[in-house]
Amino acid sequence: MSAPASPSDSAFLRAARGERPDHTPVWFMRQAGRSLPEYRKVREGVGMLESCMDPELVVEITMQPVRRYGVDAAIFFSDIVLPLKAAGVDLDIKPGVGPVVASPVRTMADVEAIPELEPVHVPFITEAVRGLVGELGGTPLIGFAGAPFTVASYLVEGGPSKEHAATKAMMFGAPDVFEALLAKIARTAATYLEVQVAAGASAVQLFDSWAGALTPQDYRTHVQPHSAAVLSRAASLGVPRIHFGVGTANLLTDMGEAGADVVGVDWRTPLDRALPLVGDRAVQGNLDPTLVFAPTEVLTARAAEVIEAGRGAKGHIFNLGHGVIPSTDPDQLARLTEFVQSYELAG
Ligand code: 1CP
Repeated sequence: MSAPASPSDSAFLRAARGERPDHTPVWFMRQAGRSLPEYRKVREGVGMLESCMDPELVVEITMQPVRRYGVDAAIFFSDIVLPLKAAGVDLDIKPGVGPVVASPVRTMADVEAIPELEPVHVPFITEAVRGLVGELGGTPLIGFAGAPFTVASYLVEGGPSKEHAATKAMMFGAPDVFEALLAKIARTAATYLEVQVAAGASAVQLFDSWAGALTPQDYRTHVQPHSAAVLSRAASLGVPRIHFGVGTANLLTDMGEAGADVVGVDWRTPLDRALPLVGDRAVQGNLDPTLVFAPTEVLTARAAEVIEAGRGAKGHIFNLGHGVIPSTDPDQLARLTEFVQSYELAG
């Protein structure tokens, strides 16, 4: 697919604004990363955080899937814990594990000890975004941040968690500490997004990957106000805001009302069921990421169902329902991209 003349004319931004582009735009969460041999090659011997702080490497890794697939948007290569690291929190991203925090946050004193992120902490982000915008031409760049609950889970648990038990124990048992923690992460996330948009990012995505662990009531009481604070600061930047979580069938309305222009839907909720829940907003998603392991004709038949369901939306950005699984064959994603971009939208 030939690149648009400028990001604002791109199918991605048109769909995000609720207009009708000439094809369904497509990109993939975690499109950069271990599924690509060229990524594994440039990452050899370089730590994850080190890579995120090296503008030249960030530009190269972000561009890799754009060159390979011709996707309709790039996503900035970084991680949701990067702004905390840049502000001075002692954490690392361990290969095969994910983010690991040296001293888990449990008390009000721990929360107070987390430094506030300031733009001066992340000059390498500005440099990388500027470099990317130059290379990308008309292809839009999506900036992103981790949402307060999901980032809090790493800080409180000390690393990846399935149950988020310590985090929720804090929410139930020490709501003042939880509130202060989420408010601080929200400020950090908003600052991080502001830096990316100021440098040229065309859209932002707030990843609340683990929000699906919450009941709607707990989400609304303890989490939504903080995500809304991030999205409200992002609103003044004038770029579309995508809000995504996993296992959020019960939360889609609340996630939209937090202030999203586009609601990301995971693969468990068919788009036709999601549409009435998100209201007058565009949607993003939501092919099951394991379908790449099925024969190509099964993959594309299911992709066609997603595109057809998306026709009823205010706008539809095609994506997987969560990130690319590292063992994915890149050739399947190339075929999928081609299929989505050439799918006949007329009629
Ligand atoms: O060494 C490596 O290659 C480490 C793997 C890796 C990568 C490629 C991690 C560690 N982070 C990333 C990059 C990353 N992280 C991107 C890049 C852009 C792209 O999509 O191409 C993005 C958007 C993220 C965001 C992120 N990090 C999320 C939200 C999205 C999601 O997948 O739900 C989360 C939850 C993280 C935490 C994280 N970082 C890394 C891992 C393995 C994890 C998940 C750990 C867990 O299961 O809790």
